Amino acid sequence: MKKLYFITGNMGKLAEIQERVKTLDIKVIQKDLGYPEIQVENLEDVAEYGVKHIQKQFNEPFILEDAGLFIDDLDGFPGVYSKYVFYTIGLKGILKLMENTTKRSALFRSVYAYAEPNSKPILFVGECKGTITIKERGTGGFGYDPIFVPEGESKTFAEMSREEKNRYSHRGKAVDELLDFLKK
Ligand code: ITT
Repeated sequence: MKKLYFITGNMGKLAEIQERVKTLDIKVIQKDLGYPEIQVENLEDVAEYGVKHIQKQFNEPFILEDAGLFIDDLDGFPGVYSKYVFYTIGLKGILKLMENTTKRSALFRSVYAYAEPNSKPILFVGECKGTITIKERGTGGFGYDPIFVPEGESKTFAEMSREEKNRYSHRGKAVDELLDFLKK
């Protein structure tokens, strides 16, 4: 069985990729090494910086991911600041900022980096369009899941099973690309 180290402290992300590979010959192993999330404009740069930081201390192939929610009415906020915003103003703060708007479209993005020792990473990007709800709904998932409904659905990510969320989500798509690459 192929081992794939995943550098993350986020148990929700870990559970989602583990669900996706459960029928494959791949075992995803968490390594919570931590890396600084630099203040830049896009997720790709955050992921690449993270890879360089980890390569200095870890000598095996690994993956890491940077993800974020980009809300149109808020000009792409919280975007690259999604983690900080989640732990500060949280979902209630986001819903309050959007109290008076009917423009509720948003985009979830996920950037996976696959890196081998001493090599540049290969990036895999997944996106999921959707809308921001008026109220929080559901108890599954993590992060912004209770306020995000993917396009073509009526349930929030937090009202879906992991398997169902993977079918629609930014992460599901990025992981599928990564798995296609690893198969070759
Ligand atoms: P790492 O250790 O893997 O970096 P993290 O929690 O720092 O995990 P990110 O910076 O990639 O994760 O993501 C920023 C935030 O965006 C994260 O804390 C969540 O609140 C949110 N987020 C990411 N993916 C999400 C998803 O699928 N559903 C809901 N919220 C998500």
